[in-house]
Amino acid sequence: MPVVDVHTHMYPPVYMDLLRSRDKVPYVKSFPDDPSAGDRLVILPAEDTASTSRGRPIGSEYWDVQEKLAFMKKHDIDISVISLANPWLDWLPSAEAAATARKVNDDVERMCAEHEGKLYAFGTLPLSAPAEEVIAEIERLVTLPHHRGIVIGTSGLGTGLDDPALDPIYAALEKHGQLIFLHPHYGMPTSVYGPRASDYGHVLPLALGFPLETTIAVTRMLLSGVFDRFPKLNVLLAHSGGTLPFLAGRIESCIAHDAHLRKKGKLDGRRDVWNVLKTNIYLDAVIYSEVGLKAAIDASGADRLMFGKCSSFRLEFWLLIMAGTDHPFFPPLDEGDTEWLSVKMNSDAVDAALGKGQKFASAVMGDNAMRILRLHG
Ligand code: 5CU
Repeated sequence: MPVVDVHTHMYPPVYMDLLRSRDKVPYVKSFPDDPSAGDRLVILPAEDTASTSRGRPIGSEYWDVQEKLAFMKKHDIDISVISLANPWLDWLPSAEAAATARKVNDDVERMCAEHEGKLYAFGTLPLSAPAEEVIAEIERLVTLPHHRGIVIGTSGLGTGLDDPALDPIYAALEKHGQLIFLHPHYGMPTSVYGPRASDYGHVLPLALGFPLETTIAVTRMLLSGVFDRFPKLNVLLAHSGGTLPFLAGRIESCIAHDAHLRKKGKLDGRRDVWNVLKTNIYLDAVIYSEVGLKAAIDASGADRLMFGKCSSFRLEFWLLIMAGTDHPFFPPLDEGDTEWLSVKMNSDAVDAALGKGQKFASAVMGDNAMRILRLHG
């Protein structure tokens, strides 16, 4: 059984140079008032403060492909589909974005080619550039042999993924069968975490801000009809869809009871939330518990499991979830630990939900990704 990690990040050397050249978020630097802390990676809007939550340590695990391969070996991962980590190129001036995206994507393609059969990638889009340049990069990515889709955050062209100006970009992604890996970065406004938020490290923005951000972004796509206009668009949601599996029923109910939507005729002939979830959405298994993973599995097609007697129904049902690690984020806190707790929590959740080594666990751990992303080990 191949084990495939579809949620695993890197900052390739080209991108590291950019981070080191800056002193506004996102940036990498050391702080004179705390020299023992070494280089710090500061990317999240909430972590640029002189408190315990100011950035996090950064080492070669973020940019050195040999470290990625060693991590894979340690955790019995056969293939990784790497993506640039947040905040991608969202922050770049428009004029620099397209050329930088080409450099970053070429750097990643080189790494994959040098490790044939071990590494594939989701490409990065120059979203601050004009739409024609974004589309040109999508078309170029299709020609790169190790690229299998694209990674984006929730801001789109600056105002979110329900922006009609994204339509030509969605059209190009749909036309070329490019999977969107949708990943959070911005979280919630820091005010929602309250005045003592920095006492709690990164817990509130990462545990709650990230999943809510993803849930809101994909719900806005749904409400604005993206999946009606682009019915073949496929989106892989990070962190098992944020809270989408848990909240899908509530979202559906709020839509069905909304007088404004009805008056505008938006309830007529619409595809409901469950239909989109089962048709357009893939989820990773980065949720760290059996309870969360079961919710993701159920949301992706429990009715097909319940009512489908034929085994192909069951297979289709499981094909929506793919394993991930989020490496190099969430490293062990103790230096001596070589096995990562964060990885073990996720693989234990798959075993607990589906039975270690059983057919459907194998599907989640690797077979789904091999098939959906057309990987060759
Ligand atoms: O720890 C974090 O901040 C992160 C992050 O920024 N991005 C990610 O993918 N995982 C964890």
